[in-house]
Amino acid sequence: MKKFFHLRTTHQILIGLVIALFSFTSVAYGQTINTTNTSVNPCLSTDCVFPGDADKNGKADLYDLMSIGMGFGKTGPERVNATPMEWVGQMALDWEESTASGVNYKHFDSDGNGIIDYQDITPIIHHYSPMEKGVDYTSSTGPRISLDFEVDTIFINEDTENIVTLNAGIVVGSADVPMEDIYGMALFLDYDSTLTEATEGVMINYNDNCFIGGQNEVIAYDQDLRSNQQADFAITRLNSQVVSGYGRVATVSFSIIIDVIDGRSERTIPFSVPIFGAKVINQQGNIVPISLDIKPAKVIFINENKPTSVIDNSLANQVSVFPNPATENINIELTDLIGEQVNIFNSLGQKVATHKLDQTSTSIPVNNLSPGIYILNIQTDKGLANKRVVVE
Ligand SMILES: [Ca+2]
Ligand SMILES: [Ca+2]
Repeated sequence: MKKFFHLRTTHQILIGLVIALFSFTSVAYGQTINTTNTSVNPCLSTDCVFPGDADKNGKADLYDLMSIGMGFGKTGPERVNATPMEWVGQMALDWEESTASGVNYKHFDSDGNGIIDYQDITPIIHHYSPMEKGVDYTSSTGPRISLDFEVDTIFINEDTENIVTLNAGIVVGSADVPMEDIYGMALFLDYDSTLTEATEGVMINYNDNCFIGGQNEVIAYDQDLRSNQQADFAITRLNSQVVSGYGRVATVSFSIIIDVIDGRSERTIPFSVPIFGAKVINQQGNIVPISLDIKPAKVIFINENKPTSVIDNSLANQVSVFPNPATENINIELTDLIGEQVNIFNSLGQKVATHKLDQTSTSIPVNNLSPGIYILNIQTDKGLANKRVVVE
């Protein structure tokens, strides 16, 4: 699985070229349609193009990339005096085709040169605003979209590198409920950017071995919007043919700064990444219903450099440890929690044992421990609970 779409770099060059080209044309023609300064706003009576807003919802984001994919390669009349780097309504002649919902293909030609192609992405990125919260297109029986981390717990100790990369797969559909006849998809993730590196803290790499298509058959694009704590991602096919299937379509890599986690007082820090919005379309641009996981994808950082004395009382109430004092065995019983593991610390804070926990009830031997007071550091799906026990 390699970083497939090198257009991030290519696009930077393209952005430069397009800016250069259009600064030249606007000097050459010297005229733009300005919707604010003319006494009669031409966009009130005609269907003006806002460059980058291909789906005509009033903003430019990666949902618009899917429209570029729908019309990819189509041609129509050029937009006279197009100024793609200005966010103003621009008069344009209608093209022959429109989407099922009535958006004319001229809106997909965001640079106005008469063809829908890669260069029409540049105005989307130039006028970008983050994709918005809310998932409107769900169906509980529809194919699932989920984010799956490759690990669920990271232990931090003095041997941990300062940057830890967390990988998660964006997985769509399943063998039982595959995606059917899809053409494009877009989604955005919410994440805690205070924990990630400032540059390339989040990378989303399309998996070009997946069912949606190989390198030349799709455009995949991601935008890391750190200040919004958000990362946007979209994939679209290009050849007007829908596909069906399921599997991992991309890998999201978060570069986590361990110093930041180490600087916090908590011993346990969850890194949760919900999918906040998603949209899947067919070749006509119609919505394909999907379902999203209610529970966000999560990795728990456990900072072993921190003392275990911070006790979460509410969780501790859901954990029973008996007998106390103990001699041979200690039983750990959980109520409405799923046990993961227990670390046992002596009164000096040294870890003396680790045991896996069973679902609800586990018996662990303590007859090998010297008499004294111990802290049981019990990890569950809802967090950490500490229990003090005496071994006699
Ligand atoms: Ca739009
Ligand atoms: Ca174009």
